[in-house]
Amino acid sequence: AHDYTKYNNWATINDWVISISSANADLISRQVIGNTYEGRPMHLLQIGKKTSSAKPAIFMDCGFHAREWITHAFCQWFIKEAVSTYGSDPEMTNLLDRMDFFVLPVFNIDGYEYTWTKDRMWRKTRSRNSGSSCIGTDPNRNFDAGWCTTGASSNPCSETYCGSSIESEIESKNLANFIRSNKSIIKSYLTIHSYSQMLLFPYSYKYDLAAHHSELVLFAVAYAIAALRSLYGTRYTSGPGAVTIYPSAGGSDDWAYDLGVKYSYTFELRDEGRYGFLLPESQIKPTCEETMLSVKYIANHVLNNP
Ligand code: 0X9
Ligand code: ZN
Ligand code: ZN
Repeated sequence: AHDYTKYNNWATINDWVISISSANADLISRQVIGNTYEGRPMHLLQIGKKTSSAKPAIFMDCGFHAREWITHAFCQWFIKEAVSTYGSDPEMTNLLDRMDFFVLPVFNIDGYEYTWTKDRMWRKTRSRNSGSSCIGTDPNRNFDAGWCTTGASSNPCSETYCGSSIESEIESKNLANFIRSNKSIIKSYLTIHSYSQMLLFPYSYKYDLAAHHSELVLFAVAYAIAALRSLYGTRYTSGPGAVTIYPSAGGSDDWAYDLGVKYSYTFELRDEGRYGFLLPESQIKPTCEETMLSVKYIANHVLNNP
């Protein structure tokens, strides 16, 4: 059975996605943005009060990397919090009245399934590579942002294989097509990873500072991580990806930013390495609660500074 304080497999998440969207039809619309390589439907939820006029939107995805299980848990938590606090929490009510969240709860479904059945530490997609017996591409090296120039490998056996071409992975293409088609309303792109407790922003594929680096970007980030820390004292670091974590090309955050989505952030959730990808289930609730604070902070900032 589905449980927000446990890790749920894809079948459980998928049933839950269908039931929570049906049970909250006034706030959630569900669509499929395409299928994965192995044919699983990529469900995207649009969460927000339905209005006649167009609203600004935030796009958020979880589960790019298969083994980063706390991220899948966070997207489920976010959706639960949104529908269960709408109408009672003034902040969430205001956000959902005035904007929409597009939430993709599991981006790399095939990889996630593989971490449950075969290899808990799997990272990449599960696509075949011609001329190699190695499987999969790193989806966060597969986007059109300095593709495969740095911090990525052209070897299909590498954990950071950039793929045979830009958007070679159907999952990347499905996501990129959706964001391209809706870029006039998408003001912010949040992509949730783990671990290392960081809030990263462009660029990672080059050392250039983003055009909006100074106040808009840095300021938002400083307050977002302060909001996060206020609950349990969890410390995050922040900055441009290239200097804060490592240079690496082909990430969805840099791609979205260069497309024109100004507020483009990568979260690296708990922890700092003690458990790493194997974060105990006892940390799901505190991690999700604190992360909610910074996502809500960013959402307010986006709403007030379009
Ligand atoms: O390397 C990544 O893709 C991310 N770290 S992870 O440990 N979750 O794999 C960091 C992504 C930062 N952004 C870009 N490289 N564009
Ligand atoms: Zn990751
Ligand atoms: Zn709560």
